Amino acid sequence: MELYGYWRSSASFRVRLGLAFKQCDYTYHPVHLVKDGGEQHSEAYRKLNPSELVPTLIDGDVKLNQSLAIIEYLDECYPENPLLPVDRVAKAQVRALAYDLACELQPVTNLRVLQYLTGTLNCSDEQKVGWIHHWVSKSFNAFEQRLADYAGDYCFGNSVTLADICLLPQVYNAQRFNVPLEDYPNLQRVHSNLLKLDAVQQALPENQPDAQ
Ligand SMILES: N[C@@H](CCC(=O)N[C@@H](CS)C(=O)NCC(=O)O)C(=O)O
Repeated sequence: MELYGYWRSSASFRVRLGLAFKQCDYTYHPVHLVKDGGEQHSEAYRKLNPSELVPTLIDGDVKLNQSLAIIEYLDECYPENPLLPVDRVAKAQVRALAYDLACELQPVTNLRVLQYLTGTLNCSDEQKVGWIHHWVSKSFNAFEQRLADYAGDYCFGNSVTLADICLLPQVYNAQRFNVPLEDYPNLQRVHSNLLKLDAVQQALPENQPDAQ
């Protein structure tokens, strides 16, 4: 398999986690999202992914974008250590937790949205950081309450699921922008349990070859 991604991209981090939990070997192709205006906009990368977003996964003649679709594909190809429960209610609940972070929070803090705020709407850096704090806090407040209902060692009971894969990058991003996390004890506990896992250590942004 081949993964096109960026060390600090949360969606790439999600796919790296999926690959690490499934113990899949892959070749990594870094796509620098900032250098020279962003390699995701280059003609070569647009041929691979017209959305101009990372990640893209290549598996033989299969080409996939969208991190959650990629992770579900991996989960079906490699069913050992499933990332989604079998029970249909539990599966829907795990997906809902994952989507709360990957579909509601991550998109409003994505690079191109932040670039539009500062570049087109002339927001200051301080306003940009205020935007990030606002959306992260709103999302984590709700997520904390959901964890009170669902969490064990991890977001949903005591097995790692797609929800944990979505949580790790959002906590990384929150810490990067100094969002206070004291009000989220369940989230912090789950996060520190996750950091103890080898697969998570392998996938961390700072452990990638393109990390700066
Ligand atoms: N929903 C997509 C999100 C992909 C996405 O937003 N990727 C970001 C990095 S996390 C990106 O490539 N940003 C480049 C840009 O904004 O120009 C997924 O889960 O794969």
